[in-house]
Amino acid sequence: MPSFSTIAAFSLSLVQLVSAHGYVAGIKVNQGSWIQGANPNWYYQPAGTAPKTPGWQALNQDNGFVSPNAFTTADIACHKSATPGQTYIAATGGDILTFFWNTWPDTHKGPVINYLAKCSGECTSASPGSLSFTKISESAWLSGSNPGTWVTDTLIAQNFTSDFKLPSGLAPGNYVLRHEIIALHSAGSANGAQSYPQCLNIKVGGSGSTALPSGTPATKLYTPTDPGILFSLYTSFSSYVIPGPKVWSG
Ligand SMILES: *[C@@H]1O[C@H](CO)[C@@H](O)[C@H](O)[C@H]1NC(C)=O
Ligand SMILES: [Cu+2]
Repeated sequence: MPSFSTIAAFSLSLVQLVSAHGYVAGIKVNQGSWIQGANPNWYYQPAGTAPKTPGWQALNQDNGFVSPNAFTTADIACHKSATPGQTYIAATGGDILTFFWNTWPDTHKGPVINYLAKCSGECTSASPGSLSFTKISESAWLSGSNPGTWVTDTLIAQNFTSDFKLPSGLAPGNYVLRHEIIALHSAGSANGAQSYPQCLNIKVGGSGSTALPSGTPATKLYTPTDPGILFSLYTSFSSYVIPGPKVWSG
């Protein structure tokens, strides 16, 4: 029979494991005012009682991840059983957007990728499976190996933030922004990579005229055997291929 201290240590490590993962708690446009994102704890609140934010809600109360064996399901779009955010971030092409994660564990190294999908009509009633995404920025491996230094280390060092520039000249409209970290610590085994997608609605204003390409359906972004998905972090390497379509530069 396990001793009390063994049980206590086990429950403590479980709690830490669960609480160690993060979510996007808020975002800023051009370092302006704080825009709250969705909190996974709101998912089960009665309809209409959760705060309305641009952030999509999902069934990720453990701040968990989407596994490669679910990359062909709509869950890879905006996390598990996602429902749309109810407001929009207001921005224009060329703006700098900063995502604030509430936390992130330094063991969870890997790429940070941003995508945009155009909504037909309002994003507040979009279904995740209907969205097609265009990659607008990506970063991943920085130096070293086994495990090396990754952009997730930069994110942690910058107060758990990550930023990127919206393509200049992007045409006005309603879009879903898909911000994603892929954690690679277990990715050397089949089905071991962990995708943490976070979606937020964004209403782009201004007078840009560059239309977003039609994009890639979420279910076709990655396969479980892409070189950047099935990847051994704890070995010697000198390159890393970021998964997904090519970056569109606007
Ligand atoms: C770090 O981010 C939090 C929000 O996650 C914010 O409240 C805090 O002011 C930031 N700290 C610094 C030093 O910018
Ligand atoms: Cu984890």
